[in-house]
Amino acid sequence: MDKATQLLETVSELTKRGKGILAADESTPTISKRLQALNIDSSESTRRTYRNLLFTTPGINQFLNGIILFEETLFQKTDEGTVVPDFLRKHQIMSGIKVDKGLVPLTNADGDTITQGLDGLADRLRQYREAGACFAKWREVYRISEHNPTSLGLRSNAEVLARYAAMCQEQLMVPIVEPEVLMDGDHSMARCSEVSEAVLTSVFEALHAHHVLLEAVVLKPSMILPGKSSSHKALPELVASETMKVLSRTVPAAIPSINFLSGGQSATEATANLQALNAKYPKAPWRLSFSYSRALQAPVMAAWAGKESNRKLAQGIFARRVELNGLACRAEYDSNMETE
Ligand code: 5MM
Repeated sequence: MDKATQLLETVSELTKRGKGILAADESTPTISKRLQALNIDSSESTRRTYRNLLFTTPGINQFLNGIILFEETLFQKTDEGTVVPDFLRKHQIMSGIKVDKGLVPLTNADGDTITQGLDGLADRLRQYREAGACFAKWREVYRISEHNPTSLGLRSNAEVLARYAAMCQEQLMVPIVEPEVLMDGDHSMARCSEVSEAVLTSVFEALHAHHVLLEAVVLKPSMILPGKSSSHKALPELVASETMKVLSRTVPAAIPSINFLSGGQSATEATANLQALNAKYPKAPWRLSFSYSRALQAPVMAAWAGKESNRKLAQGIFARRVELNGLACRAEYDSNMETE
């Protein structure tokens, strides 16, 4: 089987209708911050216990095609002694791996950042593939201000995302391309649209230039939202129409699936916005799905609180959130379900 055919097989498994992707790929500093905010100690063992709780939740494979892991987790074992990718495969869930190495300032770009990790990436991808990962994820971050992102920031970040995506496909891994436009700030929705349009335009230009096979890429963008500290709050209908306006201008129909990040929205907002997108645009050229971290995990981690006695309760909350987002992918979610 040639490379393209193998990649297309993987991507079709990863984007099955009515299901999404769980992002459980928080780097150690990020998950530590989240655990410590709940007074839970962050050690390799507590991180394993917590993530094991997520992965072993019964029934999640009905609504999840894949889970993005952090490197530490890829080599850990579940309680029953199986390495995580094998356990997930047994439950028809694909394992992915976050391969970027985080952000640094982009020199001479007025506060823009750039993501590190391209050096040695091909070797790491080979190792991750051997360990059972079939897809990868890389995140570039764009902060909105009056002058950010700069044109240098747009160009440089897009170039890095495209180089990563090309390397993944070379190593037979499906790339998730994540250009995150941050919600931080008091900007308007219109400014978020303007920046997102520029970001996605530059990303697809670079993907073309690097001959990336678009049919074997999953895009993980932010929704179009007003800044977190703006006084304006947008209803799901408006989020859906503004998001679709930007996506339809910039994302080729060759892309099979758009799996949104939640970016700091509450769990219920992220589900309601995904529902509105699918309800309003049933004929969108791509699947409209999720690849949430906080919107799936925040209520779960809080319910668990580091205590074994809360495990069942936390798993119940997780199963329900995953299910509600799966329903939103099919436009079958209703906010009344939150209280059922
Ligand atoms: C934006 O973050 C991604 C999606 O998470 P949310 O749904 O919470 O917005 C997430 O996959 C992120 O890329 C990982 O958690 C890794 O983040 P760090 O900051 O640890 O590299």
